[in-house]
Amino acid sequence: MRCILVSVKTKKDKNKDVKYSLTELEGLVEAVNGKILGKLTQRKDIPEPSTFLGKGKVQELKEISEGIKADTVIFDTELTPVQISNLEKILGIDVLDRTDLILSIFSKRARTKQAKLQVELATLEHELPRVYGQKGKALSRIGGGMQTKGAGEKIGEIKIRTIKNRISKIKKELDKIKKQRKQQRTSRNKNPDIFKVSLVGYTNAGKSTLLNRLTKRDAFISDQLFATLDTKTSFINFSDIGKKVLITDTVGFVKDLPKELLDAFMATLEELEEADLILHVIDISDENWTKKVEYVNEILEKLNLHHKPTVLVMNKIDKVIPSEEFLEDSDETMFSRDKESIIISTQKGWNIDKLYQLLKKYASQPKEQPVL
Ligand SMILES: Nc1nc2c(ncn2[C@@H]2O[C@H](COP(=O)(O)OP(=O)(O)OP(=O)(O)O)[C@@H](O)[C@H]2O)c(=O)[nH]1
Ligand SMILES: [Mg+2]
Repeated sequence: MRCILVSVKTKKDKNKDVKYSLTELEGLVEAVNGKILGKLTQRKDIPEPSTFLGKGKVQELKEISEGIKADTVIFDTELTPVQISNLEKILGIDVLDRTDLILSIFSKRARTKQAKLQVELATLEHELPRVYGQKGKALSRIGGGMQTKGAGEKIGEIKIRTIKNRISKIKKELDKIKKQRKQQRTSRNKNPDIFKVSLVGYTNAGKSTLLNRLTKRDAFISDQLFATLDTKTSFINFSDIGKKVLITDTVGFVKDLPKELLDAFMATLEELEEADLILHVIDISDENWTKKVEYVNEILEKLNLHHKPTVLVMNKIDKVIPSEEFLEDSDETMFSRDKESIIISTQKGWNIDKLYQLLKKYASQPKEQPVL
């Protein structure tokens, strides 16, 4: 994929940081091994209903894309089906929006049956309104569909019905898997010697690396966005206190995750409800880490998990300080007033022992009784 990235700032998103948005889009493109050839930005208070960009800008985009032989244009926002189709006609190359891109990364990564079904569900739900859009187009082509039904409309109807059937079938299958997982969890919950920890955080923060480091196990790690889509679980045995700490990895968060995907992945995140402790993993070397923390907190709030005991795990400190000795001067309380924090380097193993001790401390405390 040879791409041009486009970022538009409209009146609606006054506070949008275009540079940050483009950097994130670059990360997403890299995650599908795309090559970025150019970037285009525009300030436009009200997007053009037909093409999102203004006429002049579309022409400019066409000239650039022809000049550098791009085959895909990717927008950092959501486009309507009509805008996508008009732009594709004018530019003569593929046009994707952010949701399309994220969906394609997720479908590449999904491995378990549950993850695959969740991604398929999200993709179909994203597609559905576009089929309606196509139907609209077909109708207008045959003169408003005043007389007999046009072929375009029939194809549209069949497609919609097929998608809807598939959606309801997937939902049933997912419900079944959800029930099975719940049963497994209930049997685990009955064991008072098990302490459950969940790793959450922005994509690429180092959650899977940390899970491996703590449990010496091989979860899939990659310097790509959304490396993990399947929740993995592993144990640490603290035999001296008679406790097993069960650690679960989760799917990484990303800002403005398409609603379809968030809904589809809520089921995996539901398991967080049963966590006794949340480790919020943060890439401290990322210049945008505070924004990312805020976003993860928003999601935790949406899931009603913000009152759970949470430790902020400031990871990748090796990219910020030259050696472990500098950790001694660090003041971990500066990151949050109400949450405990710890600075670590998963890769170098810095402060990992301290993290073990912290886990042990939490695991030995009596569990909070659930409110009935
Ligand atoms: N320098 C450095 N790199 C790290 C550290 N921890 C993890 N990484 C790297 O960061 C990248 C992302 O790590 P992952 O463990 O896959 O991140 P994740 O949070 O599981 O990401 P998703 O599954 O996409 O949500 C990998 O290239 C890791 O090797 C660290 O302490 N220091
Ligand atoms: Mg991961």
